Amino acid sequence: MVENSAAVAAYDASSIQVLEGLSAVRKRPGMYIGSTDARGLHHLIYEVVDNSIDEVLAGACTEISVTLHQDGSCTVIDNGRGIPIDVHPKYHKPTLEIVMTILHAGSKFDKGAYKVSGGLHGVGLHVVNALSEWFEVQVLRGGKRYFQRYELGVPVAPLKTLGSAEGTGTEAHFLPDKSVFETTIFEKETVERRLKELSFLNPQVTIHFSDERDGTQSTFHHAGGISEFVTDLNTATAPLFSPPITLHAKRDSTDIELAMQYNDGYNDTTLAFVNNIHTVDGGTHVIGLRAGLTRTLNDYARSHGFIKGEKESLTGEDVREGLTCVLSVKVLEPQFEGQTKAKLGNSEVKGQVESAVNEKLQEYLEEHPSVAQSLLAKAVQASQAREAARKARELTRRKGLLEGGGLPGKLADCHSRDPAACELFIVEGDSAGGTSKQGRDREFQAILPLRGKILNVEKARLDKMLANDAIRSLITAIGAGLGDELDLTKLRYHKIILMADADVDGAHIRTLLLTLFYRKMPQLIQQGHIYIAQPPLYRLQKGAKIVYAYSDDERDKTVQEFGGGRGITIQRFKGLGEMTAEQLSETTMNPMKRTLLKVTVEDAAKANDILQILMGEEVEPRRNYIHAHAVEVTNLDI
Ligand code: 0RA
Repeated sequence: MVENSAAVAAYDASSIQVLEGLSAVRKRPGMYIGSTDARGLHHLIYEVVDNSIDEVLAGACTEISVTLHQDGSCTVIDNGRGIPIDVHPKYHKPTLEIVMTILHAGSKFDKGAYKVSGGLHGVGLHVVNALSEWFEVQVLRGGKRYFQRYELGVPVAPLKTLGSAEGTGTEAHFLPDKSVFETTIFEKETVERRLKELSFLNPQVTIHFSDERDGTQSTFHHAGGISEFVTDLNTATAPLFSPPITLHAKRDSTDIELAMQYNDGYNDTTLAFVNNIHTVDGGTHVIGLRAGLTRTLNDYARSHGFIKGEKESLTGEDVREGLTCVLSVKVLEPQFEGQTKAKLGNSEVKGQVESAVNEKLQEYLEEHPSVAQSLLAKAVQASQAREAARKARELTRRKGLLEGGGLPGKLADCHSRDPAACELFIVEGDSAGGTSKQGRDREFQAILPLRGKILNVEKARLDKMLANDAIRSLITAIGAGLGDELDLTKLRYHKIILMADADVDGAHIRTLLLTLFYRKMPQLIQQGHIYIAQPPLYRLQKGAKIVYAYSDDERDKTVQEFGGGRGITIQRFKGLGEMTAEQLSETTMNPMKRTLLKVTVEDAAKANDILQILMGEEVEPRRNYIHAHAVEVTNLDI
């Protein structure tokens, strides 16, 4: 009897805890999954898959399958150990139910294991459950199949046995809550990209993906791991040597894996992961990698006569020109920093990665002299080009084109000198430039019309970039410099807004500009300074009523709201130049009325991918891309 009432008391206490936990998650979903936009939505899938990946890391799982269903729900199945269903000693309920409802339930991880946790990852299945209209979970374990259904995070019935079954595993099927998320439509490409990434990072697993909405299926399995990842990233380029350099080392409890390869281009593509999480904003592991790379290549270059004397040396930019690399580290207690929790903070990791790279890369170069020869020749060439660029910059500086006083002639600057209040509109073409000058608020809005061709930075070195008028005036107007010398304290406008036509040319210019920012001023994107203006496509008028529509759907909806097609005039704006200054201000520029799209690092990376494929030297990927995207290619939007 006594035992019984204790159990009841414990049950009640845990029920209250469950409800409190659920309401905390539902009240502030952003605290748990970062945001409630498309990124947060996709995080639900990642969270479940990360749990399956933990099973892979524990050596208990080889297959994962992810399915997007017609009704907007998603199923993740794995052949891991299955979530335990035995009664939890503290909560007196099946562990499954605790895992599904309570924060960080049970310490499921074996001590000393690297967990996919920290940052926004590893917050727990209960978070996905709390943010789902319904969640049905099945567990295969101990010869039986178990089932339980939840609605808005609350179990609708006790755990049920469905019968006997072979094997072990977990099946999670959930429908995101439409009242929580701004959008609940999963994007196939976003999901696929993450699954592909995970399959490179975890070569032991096979991941099946199926989209029942369009009937497509794919399977990801890359036994070659991150080396294959680098090969894949370099598909559209011409590598200097093959296969990529790979190294693997352990420093204390930190496991470090690196794959790297140079191509004949000029960009640095470094993808860095900590416990399988893509650290978009870098962190101590990336700093360690860069330090190690620069030091090792300088030492080798000096001892093998590629550079002479103490004075000459290769800079970080020199040794990273044309570098494609994937760094994957496993850290026991990762600390993630920054707004999107995508930056590693653990200070000890810098030295660990640096020392591993120093030792293992040196070894590799000594054992592969022809690889060493080709990559050092490239770095030395980069160094010479850097010297040429410095001279070119000095020249432009002397001509007064860069820095202070020498603002570009085409810039219609604003009056305010407070960067935080100032906005720069980058406008395509002269006629749109004229309209936007009239439509702006000159107190804080500046206009820079861009004329002529914008150089594709994907294929150009710094000296050539600075010789391009459009790029030079852009850099001068923004004021913060570029590359390693970028200084955000000199930024002249905190909002830099790309305003291009909603057509193919506009999309093209936007792609080029985003690539420029992504490659040469990534901090501007990371710190949220880059925006895309959203000009309307249509103006609808009926009598005195005027409505602007930003899509064909919106246009059709407005026509309906106006009560049919009669007496409605619809004007289609083919470009910004067709709007009056007043219209442009009212719809696109005035902060009280406009909507701006903030560019994320992912957006810019996507733009860069598109550009690499469309403009790259390799014909085959371009042909494949155009073939695969034959329909969308008329509007290469990002
Ligand atoms: C708690 C403990 C154990 C595994 C899991 C949860 C688990 C969760 C998920 C979510 C999706 N797939 C999953 N697979 C396993 C450890 C189990 C044990 O030690 O037997």
